[in-house]
Amino acid sequence: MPDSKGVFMREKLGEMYRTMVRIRRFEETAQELFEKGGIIRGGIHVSAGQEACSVGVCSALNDDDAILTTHRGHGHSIAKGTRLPEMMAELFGKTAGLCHAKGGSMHIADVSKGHYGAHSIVGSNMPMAAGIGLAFQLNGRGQVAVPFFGDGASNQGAFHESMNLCAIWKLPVVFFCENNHFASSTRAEYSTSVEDISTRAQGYGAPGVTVDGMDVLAVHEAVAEAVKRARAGEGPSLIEAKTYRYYGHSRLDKKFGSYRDEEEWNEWKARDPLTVAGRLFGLSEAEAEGHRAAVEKELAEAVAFAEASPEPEPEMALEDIFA
Ligand SMILES: Cc1ncc(C[n+]2csc(CCOP(=O)(O)OP(=O)(O)O)c2C)c(N)n1
Repeated sequence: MPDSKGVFMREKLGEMYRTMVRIRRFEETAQELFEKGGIIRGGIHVSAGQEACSVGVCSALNDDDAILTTHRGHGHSIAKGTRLPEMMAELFGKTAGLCHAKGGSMHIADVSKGHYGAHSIVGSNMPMAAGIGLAFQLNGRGQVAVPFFGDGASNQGAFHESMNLCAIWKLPVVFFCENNHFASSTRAEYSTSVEDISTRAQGYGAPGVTVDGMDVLAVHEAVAEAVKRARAGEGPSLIEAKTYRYYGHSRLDKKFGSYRDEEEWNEWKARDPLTVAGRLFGLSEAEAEGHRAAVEKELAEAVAFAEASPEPEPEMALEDIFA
């Protein structure tokens, strides 16, 4: 019979696996609804293929640690603990949405879970993370801020200025780069001066490490180490996770554009993060099926909740404004 630590670990790994399934199925469901037309408006950017990053990072954080995400942020939100019904209602543009229909897919925020927003201006979340890091340093409670960003964003001035500021002030910020190899249709090899983005940390006297972004435990371990440093007052780190997005840049884009082919896609798919996690965690097929079934039930409830919520009234546009 496993000891209590063994049982605890098994439950924790099971929850990590379930969260990865939850993210994958939330996004697939959102895509299906988007394609029907008239239900989810605007555009959506899905992160399918990158679930090990979301879950590997957030499983190393406490509830009162902060994340700041991007246009591709559904997975980060779910991994940080945002509830599916309110999130789905936000995508639907309904009153019960997390941000009362003012955010949509690209501007989800859930401060109650330490989620300081999805920011669609590429790179813009990193100076904000530095500001939150400064607040955390001043309040002395040992909290950490994590901005997620892509390979494309690592070429923005905002990344470099934020790394520098966090380094000189030793702010508790863990920069987490999901290198999915593309910024829209531009390959990282074309736009980025280094093969491993983590090496850019050297320019700021901070540790930088590249990890396998398809392996949730590798991501978790690297982040846990960087979080430990940050909490101890040792300043920022840069973690780069090599990963892959399965679909087009947004749902308005095709899965295979002129910029990539099926062969490359198949190579990454062979290391699908859910399959890798199932193997690493030693999950039986029955256990994996149990997680999938539970998630399908959660999703059906989330969609029903979103459908039942009323459309916002025009005067709601005047609520939640500061001036
Ligand atoms: C400052 C700025 N420039 C351009 C865009 C248009 N845009 C949106 S997403 C994107 C690509 C971002 O690539 P990356 O940072 O690698 O993130 P990924 O989409 O791969 O997750 C671009 C160019 C934007 N939103 N903001």
